[in-house]
Amino acid sequence: MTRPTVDWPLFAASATLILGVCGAMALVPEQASVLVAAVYDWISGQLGLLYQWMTLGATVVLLIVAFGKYGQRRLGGEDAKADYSNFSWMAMLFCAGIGAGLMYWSVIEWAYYLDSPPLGLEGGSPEAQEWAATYGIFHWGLSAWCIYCLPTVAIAYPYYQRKIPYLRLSTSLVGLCGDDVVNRPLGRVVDFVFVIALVGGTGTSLGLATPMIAACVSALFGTPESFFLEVVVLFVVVCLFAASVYLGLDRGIKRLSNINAGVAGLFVLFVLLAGPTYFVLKLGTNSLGLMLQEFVRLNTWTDPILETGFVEDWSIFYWAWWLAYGPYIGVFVTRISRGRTLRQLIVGMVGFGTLGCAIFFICIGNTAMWMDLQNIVPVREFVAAGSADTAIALIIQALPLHPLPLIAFIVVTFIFIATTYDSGSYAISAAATRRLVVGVNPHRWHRVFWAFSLAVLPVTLMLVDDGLDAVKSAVLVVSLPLLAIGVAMVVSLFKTLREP
Ligand code: NM2
Repeated sequence: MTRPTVDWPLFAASATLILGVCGAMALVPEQASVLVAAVYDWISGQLGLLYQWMTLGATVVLLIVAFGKYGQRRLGGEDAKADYSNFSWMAMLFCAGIGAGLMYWSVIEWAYYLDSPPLGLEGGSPEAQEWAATYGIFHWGLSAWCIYCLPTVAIAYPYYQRKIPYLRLSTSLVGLCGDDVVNRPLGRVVDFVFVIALVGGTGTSLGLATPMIAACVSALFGTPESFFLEVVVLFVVVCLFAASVYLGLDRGIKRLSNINAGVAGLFVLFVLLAGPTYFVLKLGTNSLGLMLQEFVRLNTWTDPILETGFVEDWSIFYWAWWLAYGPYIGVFVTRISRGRTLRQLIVGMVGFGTLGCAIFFICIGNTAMWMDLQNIVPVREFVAAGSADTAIALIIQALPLHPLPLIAFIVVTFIFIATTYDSGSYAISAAATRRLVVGVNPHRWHRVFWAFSLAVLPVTLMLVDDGLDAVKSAVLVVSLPLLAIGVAMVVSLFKTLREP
């Protein structure tokens, strides 16, 4: 067997691009933040519609595959048995696909929507309140999980059907370009895009989560928040997942995911019971109804007349963010999905993913909103002043049994980070290795290198003036090429599906 070697051109191109962009941003942070905002406005304003079409398209394609004549095709052949129990499978795919971002946005997303609401509603009105509690569930819901699921199906099906020895994004194109596409220039460009998209996606997650954890740590010890503390937190986080990716994925990831799902579930249950339970469930039920009722409208709402910017600021950002993670999730979920039919894969992934996120948003977000409405924590004031991290720490602090919830929150966030980014750095090192057949691992130093590289972008993004703008632009830029790859992927998928 040929030995795997580092794919030096791909490695050098990715590393140079990341260091170059981050270095330039760090050198001239003020100019960088102006530029970053302009880039965001341009892409979301001129190309935003493409992201909305992509999301709709992914949903339709998955419906056709799941409920049409291909739904019963089984990954790994007719007699293949599932490698993992349903619980472990769900826990793993959820924990891989969801990182610290959920811990951030489920607490605070409504606060951004209440005063600047969607659908042309009046800020602060009762309708705006109902929709503020709903829109987060939509942005982390069915459509979003379809963006994850499409590349998964497109990679998993040819991978098992044609027994491709390489598991990476370019595997999704074998139907169109032939089994050896991975070794050809096109395949390598596609895998380069994969690396950059994942670095951008994780940069966004870590860029948001790190200040949040730092704020919680400050609240716990009563120390002031500082950039230095943030860097320390990021360093600890990265060491954690670098260690885990160094030790090897297979041993730890299943156990860690099961623990993660269990601990996160307990935390959510605690918040539900400790907070205004009845209000939370009432508002949550209302949101689910609203979202289902208006599902098509939300997916196609482009805000063409009022042009309030809500769609560009939020929905497009979210679709781009999910898209940036999509290929990585595709590769990861393919590894764990042998023995499942396409229908089981699609319904399970989209269904449980949506449900898991909705539970977080309902239990934690609605409790936080109640705290604001009852004047327990002035969440919106903090958010408007650009201190969302502090607001999150205050919300968790206001729960009964302080400081236990705060400690639990920090721990859960850490585990979410570890389970997402260790497989993330693994996937990047795998993509940057040549002749890496399944079952063989990339070099250890290479895996650890990428774990640390994932921290370069978040540090830079935290340096740039308006953090949120910067992270949003990062995902928008890196996800752009994936729109085109997505189309090719679908064509390729149907070609392989039509083969007997
Ligand atoms: N998504 C799910 O930090 C995270 O939760 C990673 C974010 C794409 C919005 C994933």
